[in-house]
Amino acid sequence: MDKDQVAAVLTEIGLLLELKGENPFKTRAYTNAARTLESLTEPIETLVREERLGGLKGIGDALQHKITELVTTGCLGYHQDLKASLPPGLVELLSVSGLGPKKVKALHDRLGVDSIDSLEAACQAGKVAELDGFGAKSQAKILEAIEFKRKYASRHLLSEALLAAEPILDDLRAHPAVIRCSIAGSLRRWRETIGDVDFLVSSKVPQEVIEFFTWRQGIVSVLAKGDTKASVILEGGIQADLRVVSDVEFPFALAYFTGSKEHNIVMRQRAIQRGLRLNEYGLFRSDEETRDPALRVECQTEADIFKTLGLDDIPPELREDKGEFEAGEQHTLPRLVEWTDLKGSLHNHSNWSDGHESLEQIADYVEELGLDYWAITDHSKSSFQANGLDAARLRKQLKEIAELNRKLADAGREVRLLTGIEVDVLKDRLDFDDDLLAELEVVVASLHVAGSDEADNTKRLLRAVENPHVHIIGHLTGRLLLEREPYKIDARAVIDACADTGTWMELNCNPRRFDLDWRWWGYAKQKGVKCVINPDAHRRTHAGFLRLGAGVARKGGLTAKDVLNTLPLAMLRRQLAGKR
Ligand code: DGT
Ligand code: CA
Ligand code: CA
Ligand code: ZN
Repeated sequence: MDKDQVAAVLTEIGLLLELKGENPFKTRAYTNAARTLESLTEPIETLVREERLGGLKGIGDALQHKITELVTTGCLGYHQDLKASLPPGLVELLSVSGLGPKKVKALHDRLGVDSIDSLEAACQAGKVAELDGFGAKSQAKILEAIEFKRKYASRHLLSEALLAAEPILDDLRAHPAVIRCSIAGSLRRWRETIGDVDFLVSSKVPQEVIEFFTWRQGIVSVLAKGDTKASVILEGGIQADLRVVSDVEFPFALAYFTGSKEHNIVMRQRAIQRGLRLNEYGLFRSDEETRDPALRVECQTEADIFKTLGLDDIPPELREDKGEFEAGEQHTLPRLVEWTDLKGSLHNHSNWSDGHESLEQIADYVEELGLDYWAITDHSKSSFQANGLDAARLRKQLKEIAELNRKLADAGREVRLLTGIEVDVLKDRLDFDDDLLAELEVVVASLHVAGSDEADNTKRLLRAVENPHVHIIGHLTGRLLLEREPYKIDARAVIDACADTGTWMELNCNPRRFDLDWRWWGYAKQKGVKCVINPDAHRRTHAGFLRLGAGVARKGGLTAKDVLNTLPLAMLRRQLAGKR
């Protein structure tokens, strides 16, 4: 355990004692000791090893023993027993913003509140407002805090985290006290869901940055605020952590707080193998833990750290300890696809089924976004809830698209719509016959209603893969992140079949889907399966998903060559025709 972790345990002990109604001197001893440890400038292990804890302000014999136990075993019996002696719901109540131990104790003693649910019920019944020291205002605040807690207890979609984080990053970047700044953590690694958002800043005046961050608009509450770090809740319920370091430390802190944990562990081992020590403060010429500036290896950027450890610059998206070290050593890291490489999309809807815009409006916005082509793949007739097209309407749509493309050409405009369908994969067949599919430029086949049997679901998909008219398998697993589990299917078998038949796979970049998952793309690529990054756009704003999808493709290790919608229209058309 490091000093911050030990301090956190001591702080919690202080709270628990207060909750029990222990004498204030005893509880304060723990909180004071925690403060002392937080401001330590040398590693706590060293103090423990050299038995120097007793020399610190406010740390007597009893605390010395407890801290030693924590540092050496990672756990403290006294803490565990204390926790066990209180109703578990009571401890959880402390995590409701605005509720300290005194208030929790009052609520418990006077209203029998012993969990978040019972607190909510008491508030809703108006009982909390009647207690001395609470009142109607604080009752309303508690209800609000409970709602927030429920929201941020879960993870968040990448898209939501990004939307909350990017304006803050822009503001930090513009602040005069900020030297360098970046997003770190899972958001920088482009994970599909985000626990909390991490910001890192370098500055000579950390307090100014902390003040700015915690007072910024769009921050709903401040969970913690120290000299060099703060945690807040953003609008929408997402937690954000900020750390401020010196500019010399910035690249090391950025690498550390970008993670992942698994990646960091290997990085640290590589440092040790070279007689160095790596931590959030630096890379040091030392064979034991240190943060002595005199021993720091000079690195301006993360790339310098990687280089010192015998590696090419590893992009954040790949830092999951899933093969990046081998590739970084052997100079075989892929040149990852960029969002701006994408030239269009092959899976989108119009107001002919459940999309919002007309064909003309779509052509206009695709052109405005600087893209070249957009396939209209509305739903097929079995998706009646989505106003799926039958053969007659589809043929009518083909004519309208041809006419629109002619008009665009006559006006000297380059954007084109492609004809297509998102054909339902039904139990024993596709929703349209082959001769109709053969008339379309792009056929996406998607499973929308899966059964509970893996073999059966897989068989249905394999039939779609083997149909020579199908170009692309849409959102293979049907998952909805944080909402619905993937269908039971043998993804490997489907990928293998796509490889055998030259069928492409979609990376559906609707942020609720990101399907196929990034973890599969290394395998698909190795089998030679091509990817199409599709926003599955139902309205104009969904075109923005392309950027998110490119990030997920990067995370999957894909290059522009692996992604077919990086091709210009003429080449793409050849691929589409050649598939058949
Ligand atoms: P999240 O927030 O759950 O989506 O995932 P992360 O990766 O953003 O995790 P977070 O916010 O807890 O910490 C940010 C980074 O800090 C993490 O990716 C790696 C680093 N880190 C945090 N705790 C540890 C640790 O105990 N050991 C190591 N090696 N690295 C850590
Ligand atoms: Ca995080
Ligand atoms: Ca964090
Ligand atoms: Zn679909």
